[in-house]
Amino acid sequence: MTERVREILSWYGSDTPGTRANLARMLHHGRLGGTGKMVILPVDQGFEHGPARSFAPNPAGYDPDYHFQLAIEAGCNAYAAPLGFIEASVANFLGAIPLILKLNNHDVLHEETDPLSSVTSSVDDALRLGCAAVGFTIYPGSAHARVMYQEAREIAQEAKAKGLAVVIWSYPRGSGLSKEGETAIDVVSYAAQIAAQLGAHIIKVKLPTAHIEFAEAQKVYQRYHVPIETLADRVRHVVQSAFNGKRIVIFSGGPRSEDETFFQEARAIRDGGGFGSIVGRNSFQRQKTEALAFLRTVMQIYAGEIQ
Ligand code: FBP
Repeated sequence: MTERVREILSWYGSDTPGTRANLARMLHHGRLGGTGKMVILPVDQGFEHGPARSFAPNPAGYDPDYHFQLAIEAGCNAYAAPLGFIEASVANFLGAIPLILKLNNHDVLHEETDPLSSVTSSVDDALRLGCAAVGFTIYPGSAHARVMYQEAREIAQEAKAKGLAVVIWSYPRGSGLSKEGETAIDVVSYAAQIAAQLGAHIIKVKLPTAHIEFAEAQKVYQRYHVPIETLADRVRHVVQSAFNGKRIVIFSGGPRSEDETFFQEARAIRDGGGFGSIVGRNSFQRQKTEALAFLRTVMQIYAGEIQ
């Protein structure tokens, strides 16, 4: 085990050896194994956005095997997906990559201001399928946030008791927030704090903008001159908000973007002390050879091999 991974595991002292070994499995796997940085492939967009919006740009992605192959060949730390995708292909890739079973999902077939995901699989499913972790989305700012916090508490308690790690996708949205507020720096750092307080081992948030949503927060940012000017500053503040850097915080990729835009964001995540990326559409919507080259560069940025 590397010194860095040992240090990271020391932040999770209340967890069982099983849970910490599963965290170590993810931290040691793939091209970034041992560095403390992570790149995870998440493919729940078929459920979250619909199949055509997700897979039409690269139809190979309709096949569940494709995503396992992509994550393995790219050298990702882990692959995250809902029950169906993992059940469909796990037997073809036994032990080849750590898996994160996404335990709740949300679709966009019903227009709603206040989203609430459904619980779509269980901690026991994750154990049965040999997963290292469970994943769960919360929507701070939704009128239903309290339901999701309670579900997350129950799932985290059961997962930890059974030796699995917990990954929380913390995505602010709902009637409590403006559209711009979903990625405001005060809101994203608050979302990271909530996920940490709910007991997440790994926290996933969107990259924050310099917008500040709440007037009360604005006063504090101004009075104490909290640096939020550059993207790296904002990443640093989000990581600080998750127990002063003692929780693994990774950032989501977002819709497909230009390579250089994404690489600049990865540099800012690295320079701000972020732990890496969970990058779905920017991976599987590219043709495979292009996706492998793209992910290789992202990993080289995180490893410090490319400035
Ligand atoms: P992307 O890299 O494709 O953004 O994937 C990250 C992710 O968290 C997925 O797990 C999820 O399906 C998607 O973002 C949700 O995006 P949104 O809720 O913003 O539509």
